[in-house]
Amino acid sequence: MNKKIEKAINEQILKENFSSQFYLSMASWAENQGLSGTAKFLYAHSDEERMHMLKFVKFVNERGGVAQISGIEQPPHKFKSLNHVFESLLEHELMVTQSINEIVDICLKEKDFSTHNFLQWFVNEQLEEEALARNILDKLKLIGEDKSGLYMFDKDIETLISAPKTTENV
Ligand code: OFO
Repeated sequence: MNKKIEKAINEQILKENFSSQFYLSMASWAENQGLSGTAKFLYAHSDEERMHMLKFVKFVNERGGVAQISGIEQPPHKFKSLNHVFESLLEHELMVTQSINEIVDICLKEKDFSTHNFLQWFVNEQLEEEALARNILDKLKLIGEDKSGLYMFDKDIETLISAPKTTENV
């Protein structure tokens, strides 16, 4: 496997692992605030990030590279509000998108078209995840300080959980 691409994907594995722990930390915060629907959504989102990480791990190993699992720093665990949670999530996803785009760019420069092809799934996934985070933030803006609106939001957000994925289909 091309060493530059192997290195870039190994760095991405670390980022996906961090995303998973970051959203797990958000889920735990939401659970402690009594926001059980939001917690469920964020636990599922954390699982999804783990699947992203596994997708990269398997890809590197199948291509003759060596996937590396490195330690990650502790994710933030204090949030000022639900808005703060989803603003942090969107900001984090924008960073991940940038990172995926940089790997796509390396693939083009290295003429590795099969990895480029593999990455298109992530390019689309990032579009979906950014749109979802923006949609949630728009809803939260509409709700403002309205407690009954927040109650409904916490019920409704469960409907946004995507179908569970398992390691078998990564
Ligand atoms: Fe939420 O992003 Fe992974 O790839």
